[in-house]
Amino acid sequence: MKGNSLAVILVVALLSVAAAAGTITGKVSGVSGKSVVYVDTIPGKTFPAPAKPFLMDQKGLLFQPHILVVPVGSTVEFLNSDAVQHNVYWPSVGGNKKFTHNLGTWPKGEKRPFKFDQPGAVPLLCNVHPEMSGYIVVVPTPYYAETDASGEFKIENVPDGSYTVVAWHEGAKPQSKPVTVAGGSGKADFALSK
Ligand SMILES: [Cu+2]
Repeated sequence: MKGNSLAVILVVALLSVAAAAGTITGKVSGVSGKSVVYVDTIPGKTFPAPAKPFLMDQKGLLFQPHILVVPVGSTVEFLNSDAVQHNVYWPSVGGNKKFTHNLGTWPKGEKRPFKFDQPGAVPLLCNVHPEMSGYIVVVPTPYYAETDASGEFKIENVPDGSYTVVAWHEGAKPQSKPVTVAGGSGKADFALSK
């Protein structure tokens, strides 16, 4: 009997661990290239920003990575790895031109940090090389994922609950959907268009 009780306790414990670490899976269609899918602001909930800074490189006349996703409050260090001078500026954050900023222009090997306190997509530009473009997507929760080559995504460690999930792509209108994570899993598919 004692052995059975212990087994029951173990099974219950394992089930609750499984339920606590939920996933949201799905597919983004209608676009090619990477999309970002994230859980939108959860009313009454805030999350500590990651202590470690993220890196956005300017290398080979490209922003690398082309798309960088960071939770709100994160610091991004902008590095110039090229022999030429680069500039970094953005005309808006989340479409709001009030948050335009110019970080300046600096030579090879130097880094400049910026803390992103405003959620939204940040279109990165370089005024030395008009063809350069990149994105930082500042997301309001730690629950986010990038799509793979087939458009599929998996957001991990999401607690059970009801959420708004947003799919973002640089060439399309963002789309929001309600998603309920129950028993450790939730699902959302998106069809994006311009
Ligand atoms: Cu440049």
